[in-house]
Amino acid sequence: MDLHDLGWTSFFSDQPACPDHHTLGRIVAQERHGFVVATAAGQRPAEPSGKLRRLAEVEDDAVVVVGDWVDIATAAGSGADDVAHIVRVYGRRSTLQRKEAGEVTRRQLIAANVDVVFVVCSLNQELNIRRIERYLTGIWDSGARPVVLLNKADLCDDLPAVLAELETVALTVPVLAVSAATGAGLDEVHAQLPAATTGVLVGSSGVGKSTLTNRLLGRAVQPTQAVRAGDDKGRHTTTAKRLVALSHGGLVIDTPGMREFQLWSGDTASFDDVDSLAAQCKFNDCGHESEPGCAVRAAIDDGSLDAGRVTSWRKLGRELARLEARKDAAGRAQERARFKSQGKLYKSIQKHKRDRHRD
Ligand SMILES: Nc1nc2c(ncn2[C@@H]2O[C@H](COP(=O)(O)OP(=O)(O)OP(=O)(O)O)[C@@H](O)[C@H]2O)c(=O)[nH]1
Ligand SMILES: [Mg+2]
Ligand SMILES: [Zn+2]
Repeated sequence: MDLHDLGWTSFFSDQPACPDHHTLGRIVAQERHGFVVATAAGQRPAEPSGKLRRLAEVEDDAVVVVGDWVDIATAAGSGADDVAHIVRVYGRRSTLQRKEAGEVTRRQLIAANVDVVFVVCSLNQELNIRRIERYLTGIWDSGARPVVLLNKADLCDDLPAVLAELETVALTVPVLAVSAATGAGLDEVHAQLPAATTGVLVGSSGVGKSTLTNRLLGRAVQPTQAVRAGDDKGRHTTTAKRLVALSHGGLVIDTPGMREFQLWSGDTASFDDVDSLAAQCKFNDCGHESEPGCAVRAAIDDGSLDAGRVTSWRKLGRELARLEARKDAAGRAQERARFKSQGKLYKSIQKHKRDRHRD
């Protein structure tokens, strides 16, 4: 496959070139125990080299994720089925990430070099507006643009009501109602993905990400599974991330369902409405509680702003601030680890030199 069709652009070719004895490719599958790289000569299994893996312990940029452009080194005489070593990760145009679940302050990459992030929801269930706000806040900071995909439109009897509710949080973000089952609305999804641009589908298990992938592609490459009868919950069917090339030229990444999307970083562009009201408050440090001249309270009182949205705005803002503080602490620890590993390297070089002198 031509690498330009896979999304190779001057953004990447302006970076130091791939040396002759390496091969350039894009990560098109990420499984629990390995990757698949697509190169000009075809696809092959790959894994990070030992050196890249060690680097990844101290440098987030060296962690490999689906969508990455990489250089692979292939041992002389190795065949296309042998596992190639990934030796380098190109600088990313966009990075979709979240915080690892639990108390740890660690970043988890979801996908790299994507243009559009589709937040997929199911119209079969009550929409979780607060979760959508959370996704949008994270995505606005990724370098990619968000689109909300409301799937299973065939199961919804009052679409206008749902769209009206969503409008209050989506703001300028496109909202598309589609059905992966009937194919309705999929032209609009295709329109979001011109040739050589990459989209990624994210969302809870069972909302239909893999069914959508198969529909967009026109054939079943990703396994799908019915949701649980009792509560419509998904069964976490997809376990690997996979990038597929659509016939009209766009690229799409299917991902495993996420239980939660904890923010690693965020941009309150997702709360432009509240932000611009807050800027009109009489006092710069307005807490939007009972201060005189509070534009936020006034909007809640006259019904033009939902109080739940203000709570969410506060909550996510606090979460991001707390995260920054924790990242500072974690960053210092990582800095120390890097220093220590550099120290070890220095010592081993010195030892090597001494040993050589002795010979
Ligand atoms: N009625 C209807 N069912 C759908 C639609 N899209 C998907 N489904 C069904 O929803 C179920 C779950 O779909 P999947 O594609 O496996 O969901 P997923 O989001 O990939 O789930 P995970 O891989 O677990 O994250 C399957 O039974 C699909 O047939 C749709 O538009 N309408
Ligand atoms: Mg799936
Ligand atoms: Zn105020």
